[in-house]
Amino acid sequence: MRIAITRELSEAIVDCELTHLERVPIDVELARLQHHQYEDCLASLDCAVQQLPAGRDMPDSLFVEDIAVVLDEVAIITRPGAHRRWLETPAIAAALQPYRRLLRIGPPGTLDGGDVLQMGRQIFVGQSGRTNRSGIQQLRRLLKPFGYSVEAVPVQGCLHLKSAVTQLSEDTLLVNPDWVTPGVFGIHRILEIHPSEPHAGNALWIDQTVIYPSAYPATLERLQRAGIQVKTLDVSEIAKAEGGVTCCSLLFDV
Ligand code: CIR
Repeated sequence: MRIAITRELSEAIVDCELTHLERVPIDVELARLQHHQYEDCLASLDCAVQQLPAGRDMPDSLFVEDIAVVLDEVAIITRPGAHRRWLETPAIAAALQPYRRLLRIGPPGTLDGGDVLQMGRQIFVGQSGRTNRSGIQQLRRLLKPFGYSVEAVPVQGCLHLKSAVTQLSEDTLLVNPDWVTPGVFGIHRILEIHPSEPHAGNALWIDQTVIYPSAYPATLERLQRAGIQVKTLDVSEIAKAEGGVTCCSLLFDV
């Protein structure tokens, strides 16, 4: 069975962290509707959705991806790079506890799950404004006993590594080459985003399907031409909080 942990969207989202975007009004009701449609989409792909309640004073708590890295053998509870987000970790740790042994990133390390791209036993970690050298070193040390290699990847101009690159299938990556160098990922097939859509690099791959924002039609066409099966979603309000489709769930098999 595949579990998808999500977290309710709180009205506090209007006070979310923002790094590369200007603050613009968020329609909270519409954002909630889009978040529910996202959860319904996960359910339609056979994920058992477990929605956690929103946390008090946690505007970004729906972005659960940043708070943990869940692998088959273990889950790493992160120490997010935005200190206001440290409050989010206890509820995620409690939700993962029944399923995985938990390990943690500690000070002075910081690491956001949005910076972590797992491809089999290879784990790429973005050197972003949120994830520091100690966070990457700790992740490497924690995962070595399980046979994972951890490689640091420079990113520029975006929030997280997965703002710039995500997986579309076993051997295909969707990449914004302005934000990350495609060559660092080795032999995998690379599909570039359309240059008019810089934020189009965040797609959520689940089995044979990719969940993808409807806001990027030119890149969507590239995905479809490449034979990728896509389910599109309108996540425009969530995008105003600098969130994409990967960041609203933690997916793992049990
Ligand atoms: C933040 O800046 O932390 C949130 N407003 C957005 C986090 C998005 N997370 C992700 O892409 N993994």
